[in-house]
Amino acid sequence: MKRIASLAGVFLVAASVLAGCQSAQEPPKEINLFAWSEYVPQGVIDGFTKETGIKVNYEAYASNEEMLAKLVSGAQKYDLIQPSEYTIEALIKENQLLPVDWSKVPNSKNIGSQFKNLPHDPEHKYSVPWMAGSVGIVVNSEKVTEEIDEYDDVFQEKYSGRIVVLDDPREIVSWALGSIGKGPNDVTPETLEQVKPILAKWLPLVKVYDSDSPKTALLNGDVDIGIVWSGEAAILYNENPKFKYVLPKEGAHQFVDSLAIPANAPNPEGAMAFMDYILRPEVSKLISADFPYTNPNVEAQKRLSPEEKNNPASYPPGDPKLEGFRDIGEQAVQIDKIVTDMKAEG
Ligand code: N2P
Repeated sequence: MKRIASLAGVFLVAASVLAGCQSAQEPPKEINLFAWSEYVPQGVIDGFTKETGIKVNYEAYASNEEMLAKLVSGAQKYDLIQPSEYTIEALIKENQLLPVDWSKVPNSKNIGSQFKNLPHDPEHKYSVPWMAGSVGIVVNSEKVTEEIDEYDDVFQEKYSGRIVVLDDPREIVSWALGSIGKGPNDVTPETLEQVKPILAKWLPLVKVYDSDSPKTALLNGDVDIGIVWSGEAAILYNENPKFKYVLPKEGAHQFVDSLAIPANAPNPEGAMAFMDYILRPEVSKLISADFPYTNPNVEAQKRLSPEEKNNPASYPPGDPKLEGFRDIGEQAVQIDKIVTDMKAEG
């Protein structure tokens, strides 16, 4: 008995010495990436792994709120997350992100100056813009022939059962706020009371809620009009220019989705290697080729084809009124509750 116990002891010591050696000499050869669905091309992941030997485990989410819930539950540790601007702002406030060591991310020189030092990361310490974009109206102009230029035009009785929208309470509430002349960050208990009757009228008209692939219902002809991410609208336009993208005249959300490293990331070095890799112009170009959002990388932008640059959803012409979301603290919980309750009633 004694012998077995001491043998086990020797084995444990040997195992821990081995483990110690491994962690001293070799950083873990994988990173856990928690990112939006339909946003990270498999070719980019494969290219990174081929070059660095670091395996990428890509887990997908469909909203900032879904990502946050999983992140704080601690069920899984992530090396990289991909929040939108207002969620980066909240995570910085809560000390939930590691600062980026820019000496390890030299390709950060390629980030366009208009995508740096924004209100959510004013000193540009924590985030690397992945793609930017807007949220706007898509119209199948063969089916919807009247002029559509504001949120109220979408939610009309005659389009009942023909509408797709993002499954995203913060986005939905921002449209209702826009329709009463408020900005997307004018979120107070009073303005939330004001939007309730609007949502009560709008939401029963919706046929499909989909944040992953809202283009699908439009392509299939299940619906004829919707409010979607600009990259989805850009894909629809490439499929068929009958799909028109309209930025509502009241103003629309401009998001900046960015990579960031959670405070408890097991492999921050691997995370920064990935940040640097995706900031290479030729890699960044691959991302916006598959997912045609607004590319924040100036060197990649120079390499876009005229067709890519002329897509009106990826690069809206004119001077549309666009605004980023800010962190609204506790009000976010109210927004979730209002929309979730109303959908359940609908
Ligand atoms: C990609 C979703 C874009 C995220 N499928 C919008 N913030």
